[in-house]
Amino acid sequence: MKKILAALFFSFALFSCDDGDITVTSFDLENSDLTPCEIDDKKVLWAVNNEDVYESMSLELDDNRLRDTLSQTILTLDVSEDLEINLSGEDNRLVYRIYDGEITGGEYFCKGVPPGSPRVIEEYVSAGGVAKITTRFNDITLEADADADGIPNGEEGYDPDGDHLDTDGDGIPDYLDIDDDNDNVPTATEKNGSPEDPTTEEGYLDTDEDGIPDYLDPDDDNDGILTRHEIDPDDVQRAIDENNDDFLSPIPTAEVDGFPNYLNKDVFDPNFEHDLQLDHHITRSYRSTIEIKNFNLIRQDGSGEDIRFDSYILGRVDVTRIPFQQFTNQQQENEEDEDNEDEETDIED
Ligand SMILES: [Ca+2]
Ligand SMILES: [Ca+2]
Ligand SMILES: [Ca+2]
Ligand SMILES: [Ca+2]
Repeated sequence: MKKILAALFFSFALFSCDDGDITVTSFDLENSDLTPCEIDDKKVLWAVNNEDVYESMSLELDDNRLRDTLSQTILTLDVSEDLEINLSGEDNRLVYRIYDGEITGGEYFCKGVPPGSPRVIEEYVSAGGVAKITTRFNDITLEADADADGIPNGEEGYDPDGDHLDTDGDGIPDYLDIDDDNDNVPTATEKNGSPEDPTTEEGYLDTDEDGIPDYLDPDDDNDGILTRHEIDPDDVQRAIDENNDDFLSPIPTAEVDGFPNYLNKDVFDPNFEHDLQLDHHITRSYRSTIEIKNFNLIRQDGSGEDIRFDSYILGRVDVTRIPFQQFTNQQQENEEDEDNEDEETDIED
């Protein structure tokens, strides 16, 4: 319990009415993994503690800025701006409760009518204070693999200062790029080969043994024809149509004896010219951290007792596999060209 603003007027010692035993609450709800749910348009974030004492903290929020979300378990996907919500009135409030028995959260906080037992024996409700919600990507540690291509961010030129490596210069940094060399073969499928295939020192497939792993090599077999031009555009189109299964599937049809031309230096014909690019959408993870500033809970029994902190880190909500759209510079240009053409057609009409 940090930064106690005022002396705690509440002793944390409670006398249970039932058996006369002294129950001491630990008030152990800081930095909790919060569980979100939604009820009557309100978001509720709750945490319970059933060690030694049965207690819960729940944050009820009803704020328009939290509504524009993809699913009810997401508070916000805005990683650039923190949200501050004043805790006032019935709509936005923090509630601390102590019960006479074990508390399971979901039934209590996420159903219209809470169960009859356990019984609430003490209740504290916020009087003022601000809930500050800070949301950040939760997949940007050096060990994480944001684009799920099997290579950790740290090995893909992720830079905490924002100067990320973009090998193919397509506008998508390597750590978010499912096709780092823009050859239309996803990194996940070209980073490893069979055990007998040549590899780089780091152990990645290096077909032409030029020291550049295939996943960063735009000409994998070093026959002078870019890999992207050794793949039948129908195969790329099919991968795009199959909506981001991230793999050219089945095996590219431009092949000899089951061996794709782009890995065969003796085959450089046919040579396909096209500017198709794979779908680069991925999914990402987020963490929202909830801090209560000017934390002030008032006991609801009329005694006026309260609990205060100037800052209290209530906890966090993690969400994973949230769709994250990405377009390469080329795809964006194509999109704009199409829009312009549409406009011109409209004008002509
Ligand atoms: Ca990766
Ligand atoms: Ca890139
Ligand atoms: Ca590639
Ligand atoms: Ca080639």
